[in-house]
Amino acid sequence: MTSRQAEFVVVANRLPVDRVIGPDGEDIWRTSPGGLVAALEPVMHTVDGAWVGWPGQADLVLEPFEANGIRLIPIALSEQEVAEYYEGFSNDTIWPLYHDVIAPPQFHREWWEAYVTVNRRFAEAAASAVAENGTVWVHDYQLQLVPAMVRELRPDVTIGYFHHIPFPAHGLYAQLPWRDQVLQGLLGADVIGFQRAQDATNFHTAVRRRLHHEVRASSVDTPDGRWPLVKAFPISIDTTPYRELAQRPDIRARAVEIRQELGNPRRILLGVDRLDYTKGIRHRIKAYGELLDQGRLSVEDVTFVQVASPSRERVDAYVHLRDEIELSVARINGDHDTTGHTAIRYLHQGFPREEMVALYLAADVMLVTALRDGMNLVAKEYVATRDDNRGVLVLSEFTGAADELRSAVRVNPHDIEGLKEAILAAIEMPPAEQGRRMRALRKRVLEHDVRAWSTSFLDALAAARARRGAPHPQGETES
Ligand code: GDG
Repeated sequence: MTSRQAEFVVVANRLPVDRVIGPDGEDIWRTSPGGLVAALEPVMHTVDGAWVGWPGQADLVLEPFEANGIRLIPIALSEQEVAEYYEGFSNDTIWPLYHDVIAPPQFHREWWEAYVTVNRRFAEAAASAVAENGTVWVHDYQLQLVPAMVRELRPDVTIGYFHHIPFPAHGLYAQLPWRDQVLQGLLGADVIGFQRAQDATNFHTAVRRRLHHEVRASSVDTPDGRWPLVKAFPISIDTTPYRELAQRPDIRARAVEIRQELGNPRRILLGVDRLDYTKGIRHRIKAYGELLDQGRLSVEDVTFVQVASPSRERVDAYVHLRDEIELSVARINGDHDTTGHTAIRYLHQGFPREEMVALYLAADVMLVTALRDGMNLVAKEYVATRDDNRGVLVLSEFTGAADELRSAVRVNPHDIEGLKEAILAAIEMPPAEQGRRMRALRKRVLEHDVRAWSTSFLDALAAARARRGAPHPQGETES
């Protein structure tokens, strides 16, 4: 163990910083804009914290360093490990399997071996970084074995795990050749957090069916006499930057300019997603294309802007998805564009947050049609920016956000006719109804922001620490 140990250690696949090269060729580490960093940054600054993660580049071996006041412990991954642990097992086995097999999961024993090896490397780094009786908080599906590995090395520490993506029904989960090992890995934690109550129920079922552990209330009875708590902690966003950017005159002016650039349509529809097969981009393009084909919408009246930020471009399923989407966009635009108006403004690019907020402000209708999504932060970001109480959120019932955002227009994206009707209803929704719905949505998002999320998870972890070694808290229920 090194002399500098931290009370609180976050373990996530990625470090919270991106490497950029400075003017003199030197490394500069810029805080990445993700939600997890926003959620944990305040915590990292109030406690003695450290963050274990991969710096995002193969074969980059770095000593621990500090960036923006956070101590970072980089984990090196070889080119082959990136291919097998990250692009392979994480993104081509677990990701599709846990998203209801929308794409077929690939099962390869060598990918699994790499996953075990890399998880052990993360666990060893966390175990050496954490102080006696400290806390380790592990994040997401790339690191499901880490909780049990850390426990084995450091039985004194309190361990939390948060799962950002869905946990599937047992019938699907059971396909995983390493299903028991993964459950045992997760059960090493004291608190196992999921996005939705249904994910926690699916996990309970898997634990009962596979490992035959007793589940009482929301806790699992493990053979080593512990009672890990399994519960939903729906994640949220840091609403402050979105609200502030939405107020800025230059960004409001940019929103007006975007509408002009699009030829002043009466309505702008918007989709913002990583280019991923879980997001239902094809379904929304199909529904919109049929509305144009049937003459129920016209390109002079309505434009659809789809931001599809590049993602996982070395995984085959993503290469095919991109081809498919780009073919449909080109066909629809070819059939319907005029010289002055376009049917779909398709942007396969990432944008700065300022531009995203301008797009949210310009959008009359926000389309979130995921086929399966742990939460979907885009839905919450749209709501947070709309302090004018205008705009309509069309939201798939298969997102975690749908559990909370009850005043959205709910859709089943597989039902193309239903999706078409919902798009038309959103386009024509009277301002009074937009306002009523948006006020209810904003109340929920502003009250349950990312700070509330991290506080509730950390409170549950503190309670778990306090009850260590105690008998099962009889009668505890999900609340
Ligand atoms: C996983 C789970 C869960 C996207 N394009 C640009 C951009 N983004 C930002 C969005 C949003 C984030 O990326 C995407 O978050 P989502 O929640 O929508 O989806 P995943 O990436 O799949 O995230 C998901 C989440 O983890 C948290 O637990 O909600 O279910 O799948 O913040 O705004 N941001 C900028 N430019 C872009 O072009 N600046």
